[in-house]
Amino acid sequence: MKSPKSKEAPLSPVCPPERSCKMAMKDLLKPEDIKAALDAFKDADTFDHKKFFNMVGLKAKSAEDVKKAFKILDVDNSGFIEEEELMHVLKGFSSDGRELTVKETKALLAAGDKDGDGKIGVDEFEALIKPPLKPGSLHSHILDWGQHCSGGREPSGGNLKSNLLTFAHSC
Ligand SMILES: [Ca+2]
Ligand SMILES: [Ca+2]
Repeated sequence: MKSPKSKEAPLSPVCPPERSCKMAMKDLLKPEDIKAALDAFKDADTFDHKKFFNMVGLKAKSAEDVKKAFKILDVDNSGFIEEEELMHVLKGFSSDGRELTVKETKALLAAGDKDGDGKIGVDEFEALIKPPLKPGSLHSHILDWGQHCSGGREPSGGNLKSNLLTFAHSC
């Protein structure tokens, strides 16, 4: 006798053959880029989502592809990336990716969760990967870029032009 069908099937990441499979990150991104990015952040508490999304090539992808990536990471299809899914975000890129630490998960959630509901919606995910350029904040972008170039050195005040020149020299 076969076991009765009343038992609910466990949630499985492997899709049944009769359904169309979800995409995988390797369909969107280059496997070597994924590997390099996972290697770069393989140690606990080193995860930097900005660098990671840039390294895997997601930042350079179209909004449509970013939405596809969101669907891959939204394992339970709830329409949101919840904290538990965030913790496993690297496994969404590659099955041998590590789990994020609690600290990294909280930091990533805090970075992305603009409306404070404790989960990442598709718009929040898009903004996390492709931070929108806000009009009128050119100076702040230059400062961000400059700090990146000068190894985190704070600008010593000054106007847009002088900061731009200082940072252009250090880049
Ligand atoms: Ca979800
Ligand atoms: Ca949210």
